[in-house]
Amino acid sequence: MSESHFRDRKNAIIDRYERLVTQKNELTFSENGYYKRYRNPIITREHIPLTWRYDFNEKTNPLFMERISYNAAFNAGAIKLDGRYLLVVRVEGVDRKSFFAVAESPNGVDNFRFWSRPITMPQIEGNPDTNVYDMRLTQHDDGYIYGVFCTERKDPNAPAGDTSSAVAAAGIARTKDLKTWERLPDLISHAGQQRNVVLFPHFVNGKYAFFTRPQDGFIDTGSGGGIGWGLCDDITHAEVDDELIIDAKTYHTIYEVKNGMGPAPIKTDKGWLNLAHGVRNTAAGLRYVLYMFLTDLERPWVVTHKPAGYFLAPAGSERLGDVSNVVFSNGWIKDDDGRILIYYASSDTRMHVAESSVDKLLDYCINTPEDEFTSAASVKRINELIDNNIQYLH
Ligand code: M1P
Repeated sequence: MSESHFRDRKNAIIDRYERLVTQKNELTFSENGYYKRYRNPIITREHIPLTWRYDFNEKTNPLFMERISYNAAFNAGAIKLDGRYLLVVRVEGVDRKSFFAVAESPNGVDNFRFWSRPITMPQIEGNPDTNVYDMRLTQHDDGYIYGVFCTERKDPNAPAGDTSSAVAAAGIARTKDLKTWERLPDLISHAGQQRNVVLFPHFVNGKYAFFTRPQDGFIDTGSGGGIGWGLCDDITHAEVDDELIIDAKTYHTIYEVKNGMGPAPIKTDKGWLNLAHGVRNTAAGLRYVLYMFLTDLERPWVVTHKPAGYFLAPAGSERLGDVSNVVFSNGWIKDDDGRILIYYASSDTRMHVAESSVDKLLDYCINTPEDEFTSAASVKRINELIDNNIQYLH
């Protein structure tokens, strides 16, 4: 192969990459007024640095082909640190292994670039992770930033020949800069498995507090009733004895099959804003949407307001991907001016951002009618709205 082939292909790939990572994003119109989506996905597998993909040595890679390829970049935790908007992205290789990598943007909505290397997550001696994903970041009162994530390992009790059964647990690591991580033992709970575990940012009665999601199996939550809440004395040997179900999965709702907390909640003067995902089954498979609820300021485990139905569902091209008909969020940022950036992934494939504010989300949570679980009750609510509106129409 000629020298110019290598050079032309390399230059074309660098050009395309630079165009992608410097592309400006723009807000789109919002029918519901709750938030505005930005037009372009903010992180895709094409954003993964070229040095993680190509061998730049012409002698060993004369065709300038990818040596390591990636399947997706999604389900990112988020934090604003020293004025920088940082996402801890779940990057998934074509080998199906996920790992964490930090992507940084100057404004939170475009120009995301990955740091030069992925995160090297320390392993637990004698019990390495097979796969890690979906990190929730919490800036805690104790001065550390915690990353709580799912660690997946082969089920040691799987019968011979079962090469799929897995066990999910909550991995815990802490850092001050997202560069160096200290790994702590996994969360011990008395549920069979855990995923979607989130650390609350403050001590509660002097203890660390976790939102949990107890589940019987790897996919099915079974008798695990919904989003739980549990306290633990020592984060370096985290164990929750009791899990109180604070938001139960419920028949004929968008969280009928399972639900899970999204990012750590955001504090406001009217309570804690919570973002979660709900899952229901359809003839076309599981459908994942995002929903919200508000919890009491002093008792963050007590739900005070819960709008009916979903807050954000897959729309347009978001509906298609590796696992279609899914939106999932494990990161959001409250900016100093009250702006809230909601980071969400679509169809387990790519990352997006939507913009809202504390005022809008409180208004949404407080003034949207709750689910009363029957069609007749829903029609009653609609008629009440129409009745109230009649006086304004003449
Ligand atoms: O595929 C959709 C999501 O499925 C899981 O979420 P949950 O545990 O609530 O079912 C996770 O694996 C998540 O990463 C994934 O986006």
